[in-house]
Amino acid sequence: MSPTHKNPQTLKWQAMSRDHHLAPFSDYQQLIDVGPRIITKGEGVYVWDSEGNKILDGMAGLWCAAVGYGRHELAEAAAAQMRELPFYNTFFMTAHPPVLELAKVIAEIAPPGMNHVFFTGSGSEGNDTMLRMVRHYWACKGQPNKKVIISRVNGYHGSTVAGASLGGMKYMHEQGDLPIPGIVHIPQPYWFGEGGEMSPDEFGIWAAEQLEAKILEVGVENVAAFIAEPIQGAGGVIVPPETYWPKIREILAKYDILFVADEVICGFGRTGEWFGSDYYGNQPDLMTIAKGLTSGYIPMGGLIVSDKVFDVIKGAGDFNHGFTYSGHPVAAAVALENIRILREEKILETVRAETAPYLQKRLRELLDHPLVGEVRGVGMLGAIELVKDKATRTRYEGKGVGMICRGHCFNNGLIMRAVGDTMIIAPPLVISKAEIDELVTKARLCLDLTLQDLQG
Ligand code: PXG
Repeated sequence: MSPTHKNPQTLKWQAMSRDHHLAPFSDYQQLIDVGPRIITKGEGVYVWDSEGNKILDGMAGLWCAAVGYGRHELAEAAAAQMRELPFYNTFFMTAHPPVLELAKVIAEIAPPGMNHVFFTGSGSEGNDTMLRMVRHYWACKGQPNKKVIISRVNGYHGSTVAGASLGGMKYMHEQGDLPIPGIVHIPQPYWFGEGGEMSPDEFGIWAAEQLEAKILEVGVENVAAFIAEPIQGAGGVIVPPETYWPKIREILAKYDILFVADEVICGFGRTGEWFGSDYYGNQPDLMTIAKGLTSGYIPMGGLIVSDKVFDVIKGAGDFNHGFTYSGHPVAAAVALENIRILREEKILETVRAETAPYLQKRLRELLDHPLVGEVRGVGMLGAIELVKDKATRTRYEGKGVGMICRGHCFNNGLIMRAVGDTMIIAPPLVISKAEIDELVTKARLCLDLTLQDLQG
């Protein structure tokens, strides 16, 4: 942003940022030099910044605002719960109505046989809980050596020590001596970036077979679980080739290990189904949730646990794990109201039947743009690959094309995220067809501006 702000308050807030605020995943010198954009308000699919710019939020906050911004019912639910019982813990043989009602409602929408919920404050804590629970599960079954968790390169599972270790982001592992022992990674099913000469279907099989190879390398007697996002979100909206999940299911059926679906992004309607696992017909033993659970209005995450796992751990004494805010009553009340809105307004049905097919069709029209090498997506998730040469899938190396495009988007009233040279979107589920038109029109304009920069 230039120093010629219209609003002097922006400069004051940026000074506070410079002097006091440590933002996540940020280069602090860059934040000091440039200053953050200050987002002050949200309504529907739009946010406003402190300069008064109205911006279509193609990322739903950070994959969160499923029902959109400005839903007063959620604010009312929080206020009512704060008046009634703002906090009580769920330790030591206590509970409160909102957490119990929420656990029941989640069991209703979760895949069959997934009837138990452990609540956390975030997705990362959900995955920490998962790691401890699956090791506990195998110990209860008399197989304490089954500890290793297999994850995927470029998967994202959070930023706590376990979350970052489970994730396959090399730049995260480089800080803090990660991954911790007992976590190993296999290649991701990212055909556009890594498929080489293979067809997408061949590559999907190859990527799935890496799971079997890793199980055999580690020894099935040492493997506790495999964790994966149904569609990788932060890694770049990586939709696996059609052969991938069926082959993974085949391998999982062969070996006695647990399957964990990280549904933090795919859950609560993003694919048009309640969970990404439903979309693919996968049957996980555990599912991590967060984000869309409350539409991000208040922090909450959790781990949905199958009867199979619960039946083993329930008779084995204390599970020595939990957080002060596990099942926080205000968060639970907001989540309940959020799920009520998703259900009663038939938001998933609309996504599935109308808006997601429309978004996917309109996004694919961008394929005729010289910069666009692939458009992919499912439901309200989309990715646009920026390339120099479509046929060979060659990138503009070292140009930071994704960040250039992202800058143009912000300056033209659209939030799209860049993961390398992959532009990604995950708008609120309530986005209308007219708003999708606006999103795609703005995206095309920003692709044009990016191409001009590259040619200029
Ligand atoms: N699992 C998945 C699949 C996620 O996407 C987490 C776990 C961790 O959740 P918490 O609530 O602890 O952040 C996430 C979070 C990005 C980005 O750059 C994505 C996330 C977080 C921060 C940035 O797209 N996802």
